[in-house]
Amino acid sequence: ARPKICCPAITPEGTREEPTMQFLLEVVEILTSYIKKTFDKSTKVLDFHYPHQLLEGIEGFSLELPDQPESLEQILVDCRDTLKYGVRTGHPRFFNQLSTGIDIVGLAGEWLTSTANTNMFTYEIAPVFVLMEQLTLKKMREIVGWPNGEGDGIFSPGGAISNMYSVMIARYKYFPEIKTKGMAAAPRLVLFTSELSHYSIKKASAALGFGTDNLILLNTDERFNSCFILFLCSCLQGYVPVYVNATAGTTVFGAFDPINDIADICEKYNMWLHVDAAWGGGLLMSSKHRHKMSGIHRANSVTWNPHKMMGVPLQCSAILVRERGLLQGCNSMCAGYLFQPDKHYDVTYDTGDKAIQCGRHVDIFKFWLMWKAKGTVGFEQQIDKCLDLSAYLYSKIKNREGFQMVFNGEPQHTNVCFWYLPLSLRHLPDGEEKRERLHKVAPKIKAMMMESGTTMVGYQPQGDQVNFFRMVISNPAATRSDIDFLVEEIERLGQD
Ligand code: ABU
Repeated sequence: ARPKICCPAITPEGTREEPTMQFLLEVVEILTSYIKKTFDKSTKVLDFHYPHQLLEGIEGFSLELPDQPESLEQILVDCRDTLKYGVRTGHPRFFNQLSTGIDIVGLAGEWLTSTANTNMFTYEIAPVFVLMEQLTLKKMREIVGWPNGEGDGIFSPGGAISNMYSVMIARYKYFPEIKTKGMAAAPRLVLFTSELSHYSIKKASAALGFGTDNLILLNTDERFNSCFILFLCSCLQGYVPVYVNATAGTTVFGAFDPINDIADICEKYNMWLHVDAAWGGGLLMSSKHRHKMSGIHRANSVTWNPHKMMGVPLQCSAILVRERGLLQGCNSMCAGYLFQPDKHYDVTYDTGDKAIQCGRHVDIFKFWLMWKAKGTVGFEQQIDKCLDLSAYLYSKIKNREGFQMVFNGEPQHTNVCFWYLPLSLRHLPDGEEKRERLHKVAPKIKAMMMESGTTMVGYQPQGDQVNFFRMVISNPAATRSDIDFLVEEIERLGQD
């Protein structure tokens, strides 16, 4: 019998080695069996329970924190239960989010990262990871198209923070005195983005003191590309326009703003051009699809999330900046206890002072390791495969009885947006009653889907369009049969 040791650890004397190794091997067994089941399509995507059920405790699984230590057996049960009642986001029938899949090499990278348990702020304690980050960011800048990959960048805790960096750096570029004197030192600044852009641009406007009223949301045309003609009309007297965000792959529709047109305007009016390619950035790896971001090399900064279309385990988001020095200038506080200037190595490798955070997780290793394992060509194939699958879905449902597309024409990304109309709605005349009833369909089907645990897909309203399904594909493990399954499952659950 295993001794009841609450915290197994290999001590410097080598004692406790056996129970520690046994414990870790059992954890690995739990994880590998979870992964195998996730890839087995007969396994459910989730075993849904309402919050009160999980809080009350199910079959002995308690979320309450004990005063006394639990046995190792119970800790292993807790690990199993945590996975059991979670959602299998790596399942080939999980289509709910932009980040999906389990990449095995990426996963190994994350395990190694946790084992190393270090911090990205200084070369001193993360020499290998800091260099990996520098080299990978350079490679990403080359792919964006900046000469020799020159520029700067950093990995951040997600696309919203990367976008926030872009607003901060733009402000610093044009009004560096704000860093010390605050917003009172600047005239009234205006930012622009499209109404379909990610809400993080709005959050950044609020958090950084611009105010959401000073973020102008531009209308979009019927293909949901930003209509930047309106932009010119928006340059109001007494305001100073400083920043434009162009989205490469909007969250709901997967639409790409016309970057070259926007870049022309930014150059003319001397404004910062940021491209939010959190979702679309992966397509830069594809010679077939990268033309959708034509002009991206003209951007001053780019957000690109490898944890989305490239399948890197969460989280992995980069902010890339064309001009070197701005990140450092904008954010540095020169904390003497951490960033001593008289270290015995080149302290420009202490990248931590460029960040808005202090402690920073090592997000680079899993990505670097995946790139090693696949090569650039492997990412390209993976991304092309997902886009091919979404084209398959689009052609399957565009004329299918009961399905109605939300916008005309082929999707630009893997987002396929559609309504499902149960039989009783199909022959109703267009009008308020039909809209009201249709609005309830997607949430109802989604609830049944989750309760039966068979698949997951997102839905939302958008503007004056009532709730519709947003199908996205970023998991290379998904196949045509999974797409067929989703369509048939919607039909099955959507029966009157
Ligand atoms: N940027 C957040 C991603 C949202 C989604 O997965 O739908």
